[in-house]
Amino acid sequence: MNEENIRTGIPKLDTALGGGLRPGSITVFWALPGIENSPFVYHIIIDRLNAGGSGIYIVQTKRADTVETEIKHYGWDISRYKERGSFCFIDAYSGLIHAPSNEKFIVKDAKNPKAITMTLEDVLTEKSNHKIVVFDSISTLIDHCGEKSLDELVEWKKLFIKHNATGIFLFTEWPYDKGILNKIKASADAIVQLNAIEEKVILREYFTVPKVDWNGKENKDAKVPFKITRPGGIRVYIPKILVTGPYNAGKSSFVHSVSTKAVSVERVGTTIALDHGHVDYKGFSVDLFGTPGQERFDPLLEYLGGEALGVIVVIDSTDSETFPRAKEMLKKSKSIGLPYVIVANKANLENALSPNEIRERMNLPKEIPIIPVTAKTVPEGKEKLPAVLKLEDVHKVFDVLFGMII
Ligand SMILES: Nc1nc2c(ncn2[C@@H]2O[C@H](COP(=O)(O)OP(=O)(O)OP(=O)(O)O)[C@@H](O)[C@H]2O)c(=O)[nH]1
Ligand SMILES: [Mg+2]
Repeated sequence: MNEENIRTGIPKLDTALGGGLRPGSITVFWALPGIENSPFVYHIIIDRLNAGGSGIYIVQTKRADTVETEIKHYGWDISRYKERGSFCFIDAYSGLIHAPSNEKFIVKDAKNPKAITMTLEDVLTEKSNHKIVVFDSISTLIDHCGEKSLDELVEWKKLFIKHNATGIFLFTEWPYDKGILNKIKASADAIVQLNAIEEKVILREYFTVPKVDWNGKENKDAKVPFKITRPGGIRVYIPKILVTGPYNAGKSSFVHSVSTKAVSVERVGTTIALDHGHVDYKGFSVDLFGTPGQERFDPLLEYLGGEALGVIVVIDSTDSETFPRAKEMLKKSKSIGLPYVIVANKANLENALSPNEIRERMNLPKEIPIIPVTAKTVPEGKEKLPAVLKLEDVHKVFDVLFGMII
C-alpha cells in the first residue's frame, strides 16, 4: 500500500488498485455500452471532497449542471464544494453545441483538444491544490475531435505529473477500431473495467482491474459484482446469502438483527416460508435469504439455496443434538462447496459450547470459521419471538464471510 494513493472509497477497488489511485497517473473507467461508469467517478470525487480534498471535473459529454443534478440523486451535494472553491467544472461541452455556460472555466473551442489542455493547465496552476481531475469522456473526445486527439492524453498526463494530480477518465467502448482501443490502453496507467453478465437484459454488473502499472500482479483476476444505488453510490453487491440452520437456532433473529429492511413469513413464531433481509454494510449491499428450520419444510431448501454466493449456518451453541441437522441442511440446500461460516448463537448461555468444542462435535475442518454470537435482548414471555443479536457479533460474521466470497 502506498500512503500517497487516493482512496476511491469503494471496497475491493482500493485493494485491487494497491491502495487506491496513484497521483500523476491516468486511470480509465472502461465500460461496455449500457453500463454506467459516471457513478464511479461521482462516488470517488464526493468521497475525496468529503474528506477535505479537491477536484476538477472536465465535462465534454453533458452539461455541468446535469452532472450536478445527477450527483444530487445519490444524496450528495457538490454545489457547496463549488462555492467553497474546492471543486470546479471545466466546461468543454457548451462549446460543442454552441450553448451559453454559467461555469467559471469554459473551453470555447471545445473541438480542439489543445484548447482543453490550455484551460486545464490554467486551472491546475491557479488551483494548485486540485488533486483529482475527472474527464468525461474519452469516447466523446474521439467522436468530436477525432482519433488524433488521443495524442493529447500524453500532454494531460505531463500536467498531472507536474501538479501531482490524479486523472480519472471515463470511456465507453463503442465499436471503435482496435488501434484506437490499444492507444487508450497504452495511455492508461490503470484500467477499471465495468462488465455485465447479460441474458437479454443485464443480470449483474461487475468490475475488474485488468491493468495497474503501480501494483504488480495481485488481484487482477478478481471480479467484483457491484450495484449502483441512489442514494448511496457504488456498492459491492452480493445478491444472495443463504441463512440456514436447525429449528429454533436463531436464523430469524440473525436476519432481523442485521437488516435495514426485513420480511419474515412466520406462523406462531416459526418461519414457514422464508426470511428476507437487506444489509448495507461497509460499502456492501447484500440480500439475505433465511430458510425455515423445521424438517417438514425441507423441500423448500433446495430452491432457497439456488444461486447463493455464500452461506451462514446458524446453530444453537447449547444444543449439540441439532448439529447433525445443521450439516444435513447444508447438504439439502445444495450449498456444499460455497463459502460458509458457522454462527454459534446463544453463546452466552450457561451450557453453551465453545467454538473448539463445536468444531470437534461437528467434525468441521479448521478453515471453516465458527463465530460466537449472543443476543443483546431476548423477548420475554413464553412466545417464541426473534431476539436482537449484538451488532458487533453479527458484523464480525459479515467481515469474515464477505472476505471469503469476494
Ligand atoms: N437466550 C437467547 N435466546 C435467543 C438468542 N437468539 C435467539 N433466541 C431465541 O431463540 C428462539 C428462536 O429464535 P428464532 O430467530 O426465531 O429462530 P429460527 O432459527 O428462526 O427458528 P425457526 O424459524 O422456527 O427454525 C426465539 O425465542 C429467540 O428469542 C440468543 O442469542 N440468546
Ligand atoms: Mg425463523
